Amino acid sequence: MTYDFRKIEEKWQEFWAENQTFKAENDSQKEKFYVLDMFPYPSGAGLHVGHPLGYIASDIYARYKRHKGFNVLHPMGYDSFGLPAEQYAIQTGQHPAITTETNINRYREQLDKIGFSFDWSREVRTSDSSYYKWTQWIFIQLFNSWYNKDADKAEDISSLIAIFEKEGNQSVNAVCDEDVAAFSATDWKAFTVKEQQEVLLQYRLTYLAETEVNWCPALGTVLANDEIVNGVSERGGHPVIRKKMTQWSMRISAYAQRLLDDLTMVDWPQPLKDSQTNWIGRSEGAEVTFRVKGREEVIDVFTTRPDTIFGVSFMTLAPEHELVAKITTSEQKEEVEAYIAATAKRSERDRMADVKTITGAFTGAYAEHPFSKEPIPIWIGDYVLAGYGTGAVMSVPCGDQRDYDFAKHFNIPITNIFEGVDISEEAFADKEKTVIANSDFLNGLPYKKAVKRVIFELEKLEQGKGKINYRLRDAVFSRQRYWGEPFPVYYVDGMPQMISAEHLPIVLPEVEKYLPTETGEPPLGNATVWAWDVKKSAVVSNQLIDHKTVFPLELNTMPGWAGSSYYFNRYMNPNNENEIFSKEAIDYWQDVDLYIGGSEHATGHLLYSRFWQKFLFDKGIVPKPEFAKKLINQGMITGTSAFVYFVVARFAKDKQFYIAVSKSAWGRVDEVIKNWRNTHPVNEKAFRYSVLNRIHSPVEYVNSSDELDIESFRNDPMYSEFKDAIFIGEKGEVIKDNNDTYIVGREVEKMSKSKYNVVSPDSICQEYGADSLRLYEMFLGPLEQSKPWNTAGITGVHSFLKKMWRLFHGGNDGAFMVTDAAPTADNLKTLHKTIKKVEEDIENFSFNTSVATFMICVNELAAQKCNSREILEPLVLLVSPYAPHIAEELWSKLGHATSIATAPFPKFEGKYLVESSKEYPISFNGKVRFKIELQADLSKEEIEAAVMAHDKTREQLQGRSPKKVIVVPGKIVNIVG
Ligand code: ANZ
Repeated sequence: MTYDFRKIEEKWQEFWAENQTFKAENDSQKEKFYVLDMFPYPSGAGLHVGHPLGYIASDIYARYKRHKGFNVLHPMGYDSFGLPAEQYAIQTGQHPAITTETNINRYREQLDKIGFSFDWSREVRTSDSSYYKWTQWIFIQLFNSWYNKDADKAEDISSLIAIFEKEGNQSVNAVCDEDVAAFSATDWKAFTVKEQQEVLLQYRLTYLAETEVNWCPALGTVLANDEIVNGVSERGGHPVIRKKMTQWSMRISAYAQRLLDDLTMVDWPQPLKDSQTNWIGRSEGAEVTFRVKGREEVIDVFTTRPDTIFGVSFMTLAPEHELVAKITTSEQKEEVEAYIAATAKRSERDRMADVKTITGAFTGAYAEHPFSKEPIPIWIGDYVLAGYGTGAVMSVPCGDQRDYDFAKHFNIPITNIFEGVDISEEAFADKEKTVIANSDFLNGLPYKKAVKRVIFELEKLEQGKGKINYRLRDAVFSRQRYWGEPFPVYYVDGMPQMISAEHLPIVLPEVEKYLPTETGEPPLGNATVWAWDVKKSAVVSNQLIDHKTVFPLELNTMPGWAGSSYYFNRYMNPNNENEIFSKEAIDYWQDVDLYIGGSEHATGHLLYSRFWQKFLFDKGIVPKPEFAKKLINQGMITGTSAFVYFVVARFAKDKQFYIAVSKSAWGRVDEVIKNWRNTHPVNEKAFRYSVLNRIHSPVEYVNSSDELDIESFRNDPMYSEFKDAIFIGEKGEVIKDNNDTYIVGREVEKMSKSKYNVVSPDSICQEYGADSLRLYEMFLGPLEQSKPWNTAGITGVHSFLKKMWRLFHGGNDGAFMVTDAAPTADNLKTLHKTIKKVEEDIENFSFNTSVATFMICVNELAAQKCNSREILEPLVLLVSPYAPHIAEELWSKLGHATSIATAPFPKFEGKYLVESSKEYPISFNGKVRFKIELQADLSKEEIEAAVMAHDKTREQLQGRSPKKVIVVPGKIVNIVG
């Protein structure tokens, strides 16, 4: 019987689906193990072979853990809100829900063909209202919470209100807006309801505030920092500008220190931890208050170098700083305003990245040095970022390169305070240099002491204090998009009100157009039934809005990261309609044991998820402050692009055509073209050709020997210019009647639709089977590394599977042939060294080396002609996590009525690896006559006795007594005489 993988794979995929083989129970006596993949955004292009790499690895681990007796949770779902479906909707009018559904169905079909052990009964889709009901619910929890710094955790807003009622806000130690005004309990009680709500918004963990945002006019939406790459939108590459807008924000900054500290709790890749650490960007320093000469206002600056305070030569405010308008003198007004207008066009990224272009303007105002009381000119400059620190700096040209460049550019006099440093040559003072400020308290102090001393002196003046600053900004949570979660929010008198949780979900309304409205409102501004009736507790027509009982609903939607920041918890109990998950479910599953996904999510998804997890932890909703114990970033699979080289030849006035030249002929293209002309009548005068053109050929048209299927290429409408092209083959002659072939050029590039190098898993499954695909993806190399795909290589693992199949099938008819014969010592040795290696490999996530081990094992057993059930049955179990279909088939042929999925993993026994016997060549007078097998641990004398007693020895000696018997234990026996 041959290995009919198509039939086998279909059979078992159906079996698993029908029997719900991988359904995980929440009330199991077994120990839990939770294996999670980053769920995909279902894009229109479907999966290519790069996508399942991580899924295959996690599936192997999940299956292995089931064999090891764990109750494994291995779910899958879809991150199904997002921009592509919305943009498609804008272009075609197709509802994003329909596009999303179609794409999901295609993904599901593709995933099913690979034989994953997902528990599909737990599937979630972030765009389903039954799911986003809980996204809205979490939003409400955040709104109703504040961060108590004394307790170092989030608390219910009611505890804050209780404090306000009792004693005002003076002693409250909270993470809140910078500019909260002080008030007493009496003040609080005297506030109107609206005033009270305004105050509370300054403390809530999600709050509405006017913020500087990255506005992308082309996309008509705000973007998060991690959605901008090199100053343009990650999607589409559109320009991004800074703009002030009223937006929902998440007070993630409250968690900055805990997000840093708790990185020690998780086993995540160090580069990922490093990028989170940098993103959070903790710096220690001081906040210093400078008075503005002749005015009430003060300027607060954040500095990491308070020791350099005597080197302050000027101050620089961000152009957006709120004081700018107030302090600018009338003479400088025009210049300052022009500068502000010019700089608004630059994104924050550009401003940070561009250190060469120095721009700025003088405000005409002066600050006062806290100690010397000398006047300091106040400038604005866009190298100072509005959103960092206080948006203002004390500029120290002798200590900071940018300040130095700025001073030089604008001819601002520089004060040098570092001993022995000539700042005309060397702008940077290193930290160890001694300060020689003309000050009685600072002179001659080394760096660290100087820092402390300045802070101490500033505190005395009440003009400064030590301060820890984080680069991590609060996260803007509003998007001007249609295809996202609606907020459970309506507005009364301009103040946001939460819809109470029992009325959730608030379902995304229908709209006619998915674009922003003509008045610039987000797409939900097009909805006609989008008002909240507080009496009916229902969404009603906008026409009913009376601001008494019917109010307008929020028009923004939530960002892409909302739904993905807790899905791992929802999988624990995804169909629960009454709670985000039951207590039993969360108590049992706790957290993710193994999370596998791409490294591109380091500072987006993985930071936001940690933040929400900590918040839910503070509220006692989840038991762990970190959601994933171990995380692995799988490497990228790159594609091998194929190129057709060609010249465009012009041989008469308006006539041109293409000559494609095969790879080796391309090296001598001029000669090849010349030869071709010699054999073809062309107008020599008119003949011209351009050299060095190449075009991607779809990889489907190229076989494993790099030969191009010329006919398919010619007939592809994409390549209509090549319809009548001339193809010159390897030999340098025009290809006719298959006398030569066209060899394409190859190059490794990112696998992508645009490079025509995408290989679909479907065609691989069709041609070689899912088990081959799974083995091959793992065989490509270490999981974390990026590696090129080469379909040709799959034949190796495919033949291995056939060979393994043949181990179980023998005779002329190839019938199933496994016997109950006792295994030989060699059989056992081969098996047990394989068990040992495979187990170690899986535990270390070294899946590529296990595949190699299987190959060795099967080769050895084949050579040993092993048919023993005692060997082959454990082998099937070992292979099962990797190639589950063939394993199930052989398992059932071995007589098992139930799935192999939970059968116990074979146990390694070291004793079989110890050499138990030894084969001795027996020589007579130096000539080997025969071999005999002896126990390995015999002594010299015992060996001699055993050899002498052997029948064959007696036969050789024919009654003679040897003169001498030489025994070399473990090697040879020589009988002399
Ligand atoms: C005076 C000084 C002297 C500084 C010196 C540096 C060296 P990190 O480590 O990133 O926190 N700074 C503060 N706020 C800023 C803003 N909004 N935009 C741009 N720069 C800003 O660096 C903090 C330092 O960056 C601060 O310390 C400040 O310059 C500058 F020899 O103050 B320093």
